[in-house]
Amino acid sequence: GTTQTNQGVLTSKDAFEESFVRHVETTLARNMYNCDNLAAYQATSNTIRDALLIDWANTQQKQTIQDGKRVYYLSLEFLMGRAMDNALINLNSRDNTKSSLTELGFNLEDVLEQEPDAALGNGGLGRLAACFVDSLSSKNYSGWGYGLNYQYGIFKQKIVDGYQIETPDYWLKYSNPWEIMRNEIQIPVDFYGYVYEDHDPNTGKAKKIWAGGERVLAVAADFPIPGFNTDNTNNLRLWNAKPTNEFDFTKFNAGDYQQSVAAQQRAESITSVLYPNDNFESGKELRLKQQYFWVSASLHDIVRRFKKNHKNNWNKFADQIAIQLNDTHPTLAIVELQRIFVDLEGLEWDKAWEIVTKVFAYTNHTVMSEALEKWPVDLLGRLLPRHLEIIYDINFNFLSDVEKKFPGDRDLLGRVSVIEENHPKSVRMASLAIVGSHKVNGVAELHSELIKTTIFKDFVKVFGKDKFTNVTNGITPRRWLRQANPKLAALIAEKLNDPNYEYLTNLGSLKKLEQFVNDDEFLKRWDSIKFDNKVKLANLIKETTNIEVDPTVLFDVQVKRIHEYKRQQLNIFAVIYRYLRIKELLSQGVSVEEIKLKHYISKASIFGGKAAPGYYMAKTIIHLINKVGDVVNNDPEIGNLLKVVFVPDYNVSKAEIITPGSDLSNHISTAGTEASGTSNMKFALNGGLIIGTVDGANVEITREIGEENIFLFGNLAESVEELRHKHIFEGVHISETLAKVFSAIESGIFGNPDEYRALIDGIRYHGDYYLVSDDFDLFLQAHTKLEKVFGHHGGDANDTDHLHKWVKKSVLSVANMGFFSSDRCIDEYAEDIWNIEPLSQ
Ligand code: 26M
Repeated sequence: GTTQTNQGVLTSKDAFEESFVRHVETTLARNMYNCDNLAAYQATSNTIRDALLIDWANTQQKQTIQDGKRVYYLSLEFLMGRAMDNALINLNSRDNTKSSLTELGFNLEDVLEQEPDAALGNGGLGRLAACFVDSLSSKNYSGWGYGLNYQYGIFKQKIVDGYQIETPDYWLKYSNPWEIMRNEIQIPVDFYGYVYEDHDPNTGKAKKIWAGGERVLAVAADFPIPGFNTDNTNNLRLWNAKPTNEFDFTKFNAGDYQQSVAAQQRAESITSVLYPNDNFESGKELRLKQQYFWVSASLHDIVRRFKKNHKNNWNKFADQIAIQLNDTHPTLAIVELQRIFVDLEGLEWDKAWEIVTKVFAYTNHTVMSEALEKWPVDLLGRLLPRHLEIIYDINFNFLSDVEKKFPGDRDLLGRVSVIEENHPKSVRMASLAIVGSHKVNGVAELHSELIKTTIFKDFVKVFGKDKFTNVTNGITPRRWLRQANPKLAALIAEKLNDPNYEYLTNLGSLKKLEQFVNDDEFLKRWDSIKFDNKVKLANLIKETTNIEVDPTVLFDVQVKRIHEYKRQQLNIFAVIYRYLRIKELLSQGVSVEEIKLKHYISKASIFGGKAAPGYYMAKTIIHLINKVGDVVNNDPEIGNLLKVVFVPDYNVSKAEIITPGSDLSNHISTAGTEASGTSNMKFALNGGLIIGTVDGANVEITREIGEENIFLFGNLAESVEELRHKHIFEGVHISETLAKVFSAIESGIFGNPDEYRALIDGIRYHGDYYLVSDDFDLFLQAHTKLEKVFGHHGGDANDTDHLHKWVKKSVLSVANMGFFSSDRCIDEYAEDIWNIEPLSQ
């Protein structure tokens, strides 16, 4: 064939250097004497990109020829982080690139630092999508991602006077070497307008025409996704909104040229910014426009590709195509495909609907009612008049079936209806997603059980339980072990006798580490890698906050989006309690040394995470953490006994430093509220221990690694309802310890207590919805217990007590985390939901 196979730049220094120089001189129009780290990053990434494009073109050709089933993963968020190190690892070109750069006078690590994060997501849901595309490629599946190419990703967080300040993330300041603009792939997407009925001139049948609206173009930008140790390179297609050349001639003729150009310009606003909400629905029109723009472009692209190979052979559609909906954000895809089939391709309604429901499957990521999407009927009907009609028709057919199955049950009809008859009358996207899909899954066992008995209970009754399933989340070990923690990954490769790191695509083999748990030399090496990673984290903390933390103390970390249900307030209250007790002991004349021996080991409490800009309570929590830090860190009596750090602007690349550097991480959501959590998996895979509630994937992590290797505490999900009731009818009981914390806050030592009024009163007087009061003392007790296990080793590499207790648990955790690879997770989706198999290579 004509395809290139010469990937010399990946393996030969000469080829790399030649390409590097060529890119400096041509792509960048600079010269080697004027080449800084940024230019070196650009020249390197362009060199790697060239190689990537060859694999990518070969893969697409192979996939087209094999013509098997393909999965499309529709997600409004792909929280990719940086691409270069990942590409070097997956293409097995890291060593060659590193030594080539050294010869050219650059340091790979510094060059990697130049890349801005692709931060096109909020948190867990977006990062999950990024792990999934990595696994699809690495496991040789044919699978594309579809999303939006936001010009502004999640905002950058600054901390000023202890407050979160949001600044825009204009990540495309320099051109993005990882994106391939496909200016020839342009798909028109329409909004607004009206619907009328016409007759098909050939068949005489009535048909609906949607006309007269506003048109925007979707232009494709493609991101190649390389697999690890395979040539398979899938595609992530992100859409840009662009104006059409079609012009508003009424305005133009009225002499308003400026106005009509300005209106066109507004098209671009559709893909300008990611909505920064996590687990919260805001109901904005522009968000609905984003959703339809993305869904419509993606569906037309998918249908066009199908027709190229299979013409109008619609019977084959569901054998060729599976579409996974990442939460309800892409639910309109169901309606759009039905519209394409019925209005544009002339299929009978029932035939079309049969295909549609075979194609789609829906993943739910939350049980929290404030996050469930609902769109007011009049908003949706104005923006998408034909789609609203189709939704009504889908609902009518569905309710007729329900009525047949459960005659006379009006209440049931009302509860499962896609339309909520309320003020405002609205469309329930989760209901629509369930009705239009053949499978619905939760993201951890507990969560998948909970949705069946709470929010989707009536749908289980209507469709039967087999439609509802579980696929426990996973994370990619390429980024979250090999890339984030190269030293640990290398030690594991050595011990498993696996120089090519094959365990990274077969994570179950970590189990073999168990044979070394009684080998002191091994435990020491393991522990010293953790120490090195803690030094790296301490450096990051120093650079970003100017706080000095002693790397020998316990690093106690909680990094994730700030949310009441995730209970960072529980954590900071416990830190305040600890500070107060230390002060009390000091005032009684107990020495710091004695405190360390008898009461509290030294530790640093490390926080990080963004609050949604409109989420007052989350911002209050951030402020309290920072103010507590100011007091504790500047108290000369305390020294390294306690430090409190808030790392600003937590993101994927910071997570790659923070995760390997933690001894202990907090996953302490109110039981039943965290669908899964995925950072719990990242920490455990990096040898950190977990303090957590019996929630989300913590349950399965415990099952895999053993309950002696995790510190669980707190009330169980099954008690939550009753406790909430008790709070409301009998009042909230504030324990002595928590009362001390509240009075310290109210004394003003952390600044104006009015600023924390809502936080404290929410617990004391307004029902303590997240059960902070119920779990506070249990949390303190769990700490007492775990700190005994950690001990007082103070960096002493020969502290065998620490080695035999803590480090042993660390090894046993890692050895049993194989289940949480996103490869396993993708295999389960492939087998149980998509019905696809890996490509033969
Ligand atoms: C909704 C409406 C408008 C704007 C934004 C949203 C929205 C954005 C992100 C709603 C929810 C979003 O993400 C939710 C999320 O990240 N859920 C997390 O998903 C993870 C992967 O399954 C789980 O591990 C977490 O437990 C779950 O909280």
